[in-house]
Amino acid sequence: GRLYINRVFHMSAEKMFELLFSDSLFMQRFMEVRKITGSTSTPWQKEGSGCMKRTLKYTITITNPLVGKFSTATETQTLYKDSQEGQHYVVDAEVYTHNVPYHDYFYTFNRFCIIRNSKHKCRLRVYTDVKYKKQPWGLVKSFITKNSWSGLEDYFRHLEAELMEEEAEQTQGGGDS
Ligand code: YK8
Repeated sequence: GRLYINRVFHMSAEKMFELLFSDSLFMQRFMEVRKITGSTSTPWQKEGSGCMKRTLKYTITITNPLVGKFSTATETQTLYKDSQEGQHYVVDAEVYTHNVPYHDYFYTFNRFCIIRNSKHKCRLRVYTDVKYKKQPWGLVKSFITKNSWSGLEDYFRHLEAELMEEEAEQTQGGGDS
């Protein structure tokens, strides 16, 4: 896998979690610029194992010329939360893209770690991997992997940039934070 984001942000861990994993204005705007449409989400629900889960569905717009312009996607997020609220959040997200070539062979695994640094600082780490459900022919596999990495890199670079914008806006009027 790859580590796409690894950075300290000048905002609390709770704030970062709320930005990324609730129906925040930030996420609504980000999806709008990424042309991710028709997003629906179940609420976070507690599982028997103690962790929380939710499922998102949306349509992504694809810029890769090898692929059709749109695909529906299903993303299942699992939250493992530290017992001490706001110390540490780990969210695993499995993303299935249903209308791309070879969609039945692979999915994307994203792990988000939000770690409290201090009252007003946290570290965000995003680790990504392309996983296979069945083994494709070698050339096909490298084709899928290569095309997935380029799309993922673009997405997370953009997300990081937007988070830095958000951070700047918040610290401006924030006074002593
Ligand atoms: C989520 C992984 C692969 C897919 C795409 C497919 C190439 C098909 C390969 C052929 C277009 C928002 C990606 C990047 C679309 C976007 C997905 C996003 C960024 C040529 C064999 C959507 C995170 C996410 C996970 C997986 C990404 C897809 O929050 O290359």
